[in-house]
Amino acid sequence: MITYEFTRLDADQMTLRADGFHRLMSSRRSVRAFSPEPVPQSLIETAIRTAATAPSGAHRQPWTFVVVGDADIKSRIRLAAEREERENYEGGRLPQHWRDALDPLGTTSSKPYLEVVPWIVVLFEQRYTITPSGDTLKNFYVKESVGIAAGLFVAALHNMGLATLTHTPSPMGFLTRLLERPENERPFALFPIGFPAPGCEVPALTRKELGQVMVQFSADAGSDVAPA
Ligand code: IYR
Repeated sequence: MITYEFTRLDADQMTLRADGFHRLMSSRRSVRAFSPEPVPQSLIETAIRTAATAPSGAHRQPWTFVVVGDADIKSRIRLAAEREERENYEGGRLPQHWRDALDPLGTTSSKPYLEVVPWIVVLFEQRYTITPSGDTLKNFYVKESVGIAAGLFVAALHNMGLATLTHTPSPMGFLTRLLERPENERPFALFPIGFPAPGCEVPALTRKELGQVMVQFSADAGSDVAPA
């Protein structure tokens, strides 16, 4: 073990930092209209370094971030994603209750942003680890670990002034083949990354209030007692 170099903040700083980070993250939106403007690869690398600080089951770090800047691969991803999504939206693969839920977002099978963005990052989960000697080690809490890494990735991109979309063109098996990933990996999510298109529009959504997402539970006031 080593000593944790923890920085203790004073109470005022804690409140300032808490409010500032909340304000920053409140301004993040998922973007589906991107500018073709280039973005330095070093920024994408820093976002991946940040995402890879996520906690993971038994510290297996069961993630691979595949970075795609090549125009030909991006258009192949678009073609394959749109083929799957046409099956979903137009071929009847999405059940009606799912289509109804997507209605306010206005999403369709058309995914032109996959060719417009300077970068696509595809996040793969490693269901098991292959050691240098070729043995396999089962990983733990893979979805939870990779989900946390995805959240940090989205936060890191927003903090550096970039936009993204947590995109899951479904099913995603084509990404394994196209990006030549090994048998222990499965696609988790795809992130188109860039600047929003000028005048980019997003759905008018609201976030749940604190009282809708938080429950204060204490032993002496059971859940049948209404809040004061
Ligand atoms: N994968 C489809 C459908 C879709 C599903 C959900 I859940 C969303 O929040 C948004 C879209 C698509 O990408 O269009």
